[in-house]
Amino acid sequence: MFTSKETFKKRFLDKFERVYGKSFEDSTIQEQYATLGMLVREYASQDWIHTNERYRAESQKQVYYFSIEFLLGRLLGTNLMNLGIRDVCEAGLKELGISLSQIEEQEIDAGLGNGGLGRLAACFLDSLASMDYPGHGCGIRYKHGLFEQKIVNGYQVELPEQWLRNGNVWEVRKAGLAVEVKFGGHVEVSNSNGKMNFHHVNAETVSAVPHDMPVIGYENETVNTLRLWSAEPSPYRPDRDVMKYKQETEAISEFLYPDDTNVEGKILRLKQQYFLVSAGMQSILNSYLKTGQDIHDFHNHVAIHINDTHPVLAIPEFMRLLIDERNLSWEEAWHITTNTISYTNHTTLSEALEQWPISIFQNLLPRIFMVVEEINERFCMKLWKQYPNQWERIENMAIIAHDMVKMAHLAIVGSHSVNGVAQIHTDILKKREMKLFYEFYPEKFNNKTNGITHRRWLMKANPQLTDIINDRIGTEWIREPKQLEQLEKYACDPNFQDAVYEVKQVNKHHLAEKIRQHTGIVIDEQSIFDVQVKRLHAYKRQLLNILHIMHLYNRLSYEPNFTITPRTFIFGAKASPGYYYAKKIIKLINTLAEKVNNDPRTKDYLKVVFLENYSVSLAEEIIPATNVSEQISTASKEASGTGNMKFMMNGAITIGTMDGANVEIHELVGDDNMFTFGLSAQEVLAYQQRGGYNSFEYYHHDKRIHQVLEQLMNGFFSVTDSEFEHIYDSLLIQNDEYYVLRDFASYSDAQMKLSKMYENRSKWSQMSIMNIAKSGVFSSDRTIREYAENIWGVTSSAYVR
Ligand code: 26Q
Repeated sequence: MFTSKETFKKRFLDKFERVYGKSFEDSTIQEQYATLGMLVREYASQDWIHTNERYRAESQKQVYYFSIEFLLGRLLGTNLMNLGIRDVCEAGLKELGISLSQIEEQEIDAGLGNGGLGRLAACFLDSLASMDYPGHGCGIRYKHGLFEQKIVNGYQVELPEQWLRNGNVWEVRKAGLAVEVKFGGHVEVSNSNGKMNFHHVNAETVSAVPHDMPVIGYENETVNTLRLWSAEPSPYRPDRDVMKYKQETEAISEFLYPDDTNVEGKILRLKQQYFLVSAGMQSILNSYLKTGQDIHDFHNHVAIHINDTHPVLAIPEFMRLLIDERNLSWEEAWHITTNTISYTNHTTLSEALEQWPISIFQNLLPRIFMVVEEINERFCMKLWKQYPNQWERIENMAIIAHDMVKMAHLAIVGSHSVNGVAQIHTDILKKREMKLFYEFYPEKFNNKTNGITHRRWLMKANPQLTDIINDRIGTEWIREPKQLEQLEKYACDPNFQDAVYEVKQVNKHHLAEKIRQHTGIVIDEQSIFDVQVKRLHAYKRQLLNILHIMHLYNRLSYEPNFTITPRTFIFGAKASPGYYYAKKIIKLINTLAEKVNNDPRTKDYLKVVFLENYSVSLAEEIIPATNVSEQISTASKEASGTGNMKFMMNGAITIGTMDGANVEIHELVGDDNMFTFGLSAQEVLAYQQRGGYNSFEYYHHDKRIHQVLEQLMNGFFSVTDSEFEHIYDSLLIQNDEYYVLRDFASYSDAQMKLSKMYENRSKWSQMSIMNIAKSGVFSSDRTIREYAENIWGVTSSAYVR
């Protein structure tokens, strides 16, 4: 089909005419994108069919990854790359006068996620398919992904995102596979021959319609499936206001919740969660039963993973399906359920641990609540046996307590595996947050350090770096990313150092152009590109970065002999719309940028840029152009981080705390190739337990801190006096919960060291190469192999074939 550029051209023109009924001369670039997209999906559909047939014929164990978020970004570029048809398409299009890269820009990101957790799910799908694992995604087809961010007068403004406005060439709607999901009503219990029967009456029924997207493996003919569910009115609608019913139904899959830690008990959010798992579990069970295999063997043929607690109702839903609809006993159903399900925790922040008031839960999901109550009772009985009379321990471990349903407890009890996402995070779970559960179920706990797909984050995002790597060590690393280690022997090779430096400069040039176009700010391409891009959160400490920039500005302004290596500080971050403090930090960054960029005394040394609407596709442009990666969370707070890995793989040097996966990066590259600073997780935890931190001391004793804090309030910025009052208060009155002032001096020192180091171009390039060379461990291929082997028990069909 795509054997030569001629056949490609013919197909392309043909397809265009058939779809649009007009001649190619009249095409818009948007139509050209859609045409190519349709063609590529059709091209992949052969492999898609064959992959499904193969899985069926070999009755291999399948894994389903349930996630409330899949942050896919654009798909055309990676699909072309993975199918190995990029060059032929590019050449064919060129002869039609079309630039492939311009076409790629037409695609709107599928932004169905907030940040790390959603992007991780997308990287995992890529690795599953690329390593020939029978692994599929199950999620929600939100009509609107994460809001679009505009900056107006320095403030964040949110607009509804519209990724489906031009249709979605990658999806296939499968109305015939729709299932029904029930909410509300009540349960009637009857008794026939000693067996209890449960009837859910007066429920409101919603139709869940699957939209399947192909997940194309890298040059291996494997195409897995991402199934996204959309909520639609059911033919069994209630006899009430039809318009209202339609609207309430469609609301379920209308919006992605824009909150990634502050868990608010919104009924709609719980509805979304149950909608996802009920639809997903029914469809998996239906297709399993169609194969004619015994229900008692289910867990030997299917593994189901829940990405955080958001899909945890898969546990009681599966129990319900097995007991109420398949007539299994509680014990049989429990055995199958717990052996099927595994769970990943992504946070230790207590405000992010989900719990729901019984009143909301029971009214919305009456039958599911009964099942959860039963799980809780049986679990508490077991606890009582093991810990007689230890009331407090049992109360702390119960799934239902103080009128709340604790989702993390349900996840631990109802699954066979519980993992954290970096070593330090797993250790903290075992020793603190989930200590009691670890004591009771030590065998369930394990670590799976996160990873990122090197195909998108290196090959796709940074083709020039990929080329010079291939020139030195060949392409074996693409199948086996650990092989990037072979680059170590080129770390001191001046030719390779120059090549790495040159590629970085080219990428910096592109980013500088983009920044100029979008913000009007002209930046020095020779300056250090220092980047902090991630969600805006107090614990991620964008504020520490800002205060340090203010301090540099002060020194440049008032110390005549002080100079620094020119630096461009680049930020990108979305704040949750209701997170007042985070939004103030965005305003502060923009206010600082305004001040610094326009001061003739400093503008040659210092620039600050805030890039609006940070997204996957923007990340793909920023990360390859970065020299310094800011990973400066308060130790113990960032479960893993995955941005840190993306920057490392693209040759940026990390300045970071010993938190999350930074610890593992440090272990690999050592002090010579990374700048660490700040309190350790242990020190933070000790302060939290024993007190002893007083931020006023740092304010009074460190002149630098004193000055920058005063500047927040004293008219230094041209804003109203109270604009940054909350930030000021958080640091002093509220005793600086995230130890920003405590870590300031140590951070400044690390920054100074880094700045000097950059002047030695050869040394810096050497560090850069060492980071790339050691980054293979952080490929999500490694992560997925560990999940497959140690949790899911699935095998790669690469071995089967
Ligand atoms: C839950 C209920 C109600 C409303 C919102 C939520 C919600 C939604 C998203 C809670 C949390 C999230 C996302 C969390 C997240 O992205 N965590 C990050 O996960 C990454 C992948 O493991 C880690 O690398 C990061 O350290 C972690 O912060």
